[in-house]
Amino acid sequence: MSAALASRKLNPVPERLPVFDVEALRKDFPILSTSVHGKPLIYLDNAATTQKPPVVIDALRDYYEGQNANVHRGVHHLSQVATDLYEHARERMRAFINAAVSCEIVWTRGATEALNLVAHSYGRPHLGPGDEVLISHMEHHSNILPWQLLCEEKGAHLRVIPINDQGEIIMEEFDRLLSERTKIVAVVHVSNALGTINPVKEIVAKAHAVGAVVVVDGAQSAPHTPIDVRDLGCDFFAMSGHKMYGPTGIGILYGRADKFESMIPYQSGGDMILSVTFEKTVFNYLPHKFEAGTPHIEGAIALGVAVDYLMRLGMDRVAAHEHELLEYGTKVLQGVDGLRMVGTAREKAGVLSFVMDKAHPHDVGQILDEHGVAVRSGHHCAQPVMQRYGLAATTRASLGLYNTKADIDVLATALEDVNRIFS
Ligand code: 7TS
Repeated sequence: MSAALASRKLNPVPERLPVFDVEALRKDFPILSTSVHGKPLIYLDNAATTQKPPVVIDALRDYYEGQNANVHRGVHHLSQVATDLYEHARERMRAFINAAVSCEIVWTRGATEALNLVAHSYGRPHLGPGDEVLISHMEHHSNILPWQLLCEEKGAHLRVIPINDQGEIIMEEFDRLLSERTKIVAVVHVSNALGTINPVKEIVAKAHAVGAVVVVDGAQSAPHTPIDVRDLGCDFFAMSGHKMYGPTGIGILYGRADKFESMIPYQSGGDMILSVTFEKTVFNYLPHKFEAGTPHIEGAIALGVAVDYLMRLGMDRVAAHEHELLEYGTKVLQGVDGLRMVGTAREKAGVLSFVMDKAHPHDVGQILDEHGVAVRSGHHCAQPVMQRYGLAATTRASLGLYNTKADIDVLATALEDVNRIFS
């Protein structure tokens, strides 16, 4: 084994950098120095996906150049190397979210597959006619549809916790909806459309008191704030690697071991069994029983490297940096004529969603693009929350760890141009 590989394999949890220096870390993202339509790229679409540092890209390349083999199969050297790296990355994900043991980490394609896994493997056997699943009004479609389809199939009811005008869950309504009929509470930690940070710990405590399990959609929280699943107390937590500076097509489902143990896999095939005869199959141990087929090996390894990168920066410092930008951005955008923020919760992460009096969100997005500013315009795969505000779409600037106040200033200047064009 090469020295480089040995050192990566045995990497301890990385040490924090002495300081969080945004100008220095921007150099880790060469794409941020490129131009769009002749203007420097200002990347403010981090809720859709984040850019990748070279260490992550190198990990993908290193895998194919020197480590490529299938995992958990061969006794040959390469297969063992690949398996070690793959399982090492799992352990790193465990540390990142402070799960108790690494078998509570199941690799999935992303948050969407993670939520579907819970719906199929936990929800289907546990829901019956008259049972209830509680979700909030601000869920992404990935945390609505699996429950809606399951409730239809089982004769169960999908109940929706209302939100207020600021975009906060109305906790009194949650208390009112919660009952012994509630079997599952599935809530987003940070809303992709509004930026609201939900009081997940309180929701978990209340849901557990009536015997419900809690599924947290962490797609937008894990990249931006420290996560401690044991402190939150949730039963399941879903994440997408590509939103946290890792590759696409990989993510995780965290599940408490006792829950995972009791569940039946919903995908079956290779690698998830201990023995198969035509009469009977014995499933593999956790977490492998939920990982049918050849997994996204290089994606898992590279996500582990992305998490190393984040741990070196320190998620507390990432959160503080983005919070400062959010406060600055909120102030600056409120100064833009005819702009109205959508989502003004007291507890917010780095999402600036807004509409403008004079221009449709798609036109806003188009003009911003001409200024080199990448944002998303649309319903953000959260149509019910758009309906809540009587909107079809918003324009959304979403922050990442490499953004700066200068990025916000360019955004504001481009928005003034929108006003000029539509005046
Ligand atoms: N949950 C939330 C809260 C999300 O924001 C997203 C993706 C998902 C689940 C699904 O993640 P996936 O990686 O499985 O697709 N959100 C967005 C967005 O806001 N813009 O593009 C994708």
